[in-house]
Amino acid sequence: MDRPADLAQLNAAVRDAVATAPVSDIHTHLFYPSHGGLLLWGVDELLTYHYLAAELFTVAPRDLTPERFRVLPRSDRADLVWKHLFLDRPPLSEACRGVVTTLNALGLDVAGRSLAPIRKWFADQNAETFLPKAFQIAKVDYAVMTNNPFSLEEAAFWKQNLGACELLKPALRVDALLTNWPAAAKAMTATGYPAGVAADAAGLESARKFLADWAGILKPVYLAASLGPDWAYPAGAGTKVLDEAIVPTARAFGLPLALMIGARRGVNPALGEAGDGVGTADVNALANLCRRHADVKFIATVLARGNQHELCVVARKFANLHVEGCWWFCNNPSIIEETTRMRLEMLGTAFTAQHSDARVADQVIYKWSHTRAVLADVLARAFGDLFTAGWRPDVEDIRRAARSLLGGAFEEFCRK
Ligand code: HDL
Ligand code: ZN
Repeated sequence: MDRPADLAQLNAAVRDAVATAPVSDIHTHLFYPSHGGLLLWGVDELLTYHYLAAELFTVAPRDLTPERFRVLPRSDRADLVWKHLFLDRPPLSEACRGVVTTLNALGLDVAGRSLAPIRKWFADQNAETFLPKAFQIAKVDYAVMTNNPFSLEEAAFWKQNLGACELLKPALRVDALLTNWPAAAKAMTATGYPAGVAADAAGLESARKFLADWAGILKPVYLAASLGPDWAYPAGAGTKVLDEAIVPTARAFGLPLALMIGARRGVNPALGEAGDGVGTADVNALANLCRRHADVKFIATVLARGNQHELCVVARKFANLHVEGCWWFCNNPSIIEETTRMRLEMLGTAFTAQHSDARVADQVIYKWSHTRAVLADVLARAFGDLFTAGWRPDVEDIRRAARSLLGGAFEEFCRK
C-alpha cells in the first residue's frame, strides 16, 4: 500500500486526492434539462445570479433601482452587472471571481473582458450537453435538486413525466408547510388534498397524503426545508406540522429530513430573491428534534457563521444528525476554511464539507473549484499534524478521507 514517507509526499498525496475525488453535490437548485426554463445555464444567467444582483445595487447609480433592473431583458441586466462589477472595478467578490473561474475553465476568453464572443459560444450550446460538460469539468458525479411540489410550474413538469437525467437526484422541499401553511393548504386543496387555513387534523392528514404521493412521484433522496433564525422546537409554530406530517413521512419512507436553518427571508423585499438575509438560530431546537425523533435521520446546515460551532457540538451528540455544507453566505473561502477545520477537529471525516447550492448549472464549476482549493489546504494541514503526531496514513486513507468529505460521508449516513 502506497504510504507517503515524509510531509512533502503527504502534502502532494492530499492535494491530488482532493483534486481528483468525485463530488456528490447534495444541495443545488438545478433541474432536469427536460424541465424547460427551470434549468438555468449560460453566461447571462451566471451574471444575473441573485448574489451578483445584490452586489450590483451596492455600487450602481441611485437611478438604477431594483424595480427598473428587474424589468430589463436578461442580457441588458447581465451587461449592467458586467460593467459595474467586472469592468468598472476588479471582480474580487467570491460570486464575481466565480464567474471568472467558470468562464476560464470553459476555455473562454474572460481576460479579454468582452461578453460578445462568450455569448456566441454559449449560443452554440444546449442544456442537454452543457449540463454533463459542466459536471465533467467540476468532477461532480451527481447533484441533488430542490424540488418544490407547491410550485404549480414545477409540479406540472413532474406530472408530464418528462425525461429524467442520471446526473440529478430529486429532493422533496417542504418549506411551505412549515413557513406558510395557508399557501400550502391552498396548493394542496387545489390538487385534491383538502386543507384549511389552520393545520388541523384533517389538514395534517391531507399533508401526509400529499407528501406520500409526491414522495412516490419524485423518489427523493431526502425531504428538505429551510427555516428562519427564529425556528423553535418543540415550542415553535411549525412543531405540529413537523411532528404530525413531515417527520412521519420521513419515517414512513426511510428518508432523512434536511434542515437549513437561519435564513431571514425578505430583509429587503425590493431585491426579490436577492433580498434574504441571515440570523443567528437556536441550534438547541435541532437537538430537541433529534432527541424526540431518534429513529429518524436529520441533515443540517446553518446560515450564520456564529452557529457553526454549536452545530458541530450538537452533531457529536446525535448519531441521527449529519452536518453538511457551508451554505449561502457561508460559501466563502474564509468561512469554508474556518468551518471545515473546526468540523474536522470535532467530527473527523463524518460530515459533508460542502454543497454548491448552484442555481445556474455553470456554477458547479467554480463552486467546486474554489471549495477544493480550500479543502486541499485544510486537509493537508490536518494530515500533516497527524503525521507529525506519529501516524502514517496510506494514500488510500487519504483518498477515502477526501471522498468522505465530498459526498462519501453523506452516502454512508443515508445507508446506515
Ligand atoms: O433556501 C435555499 O435553498 C437557499 O439556498 C436559497 O435558495 C438562496 O436563495 C440561495 O440560492 N442561496 O445560495
Ligand atoms: Zn439552496
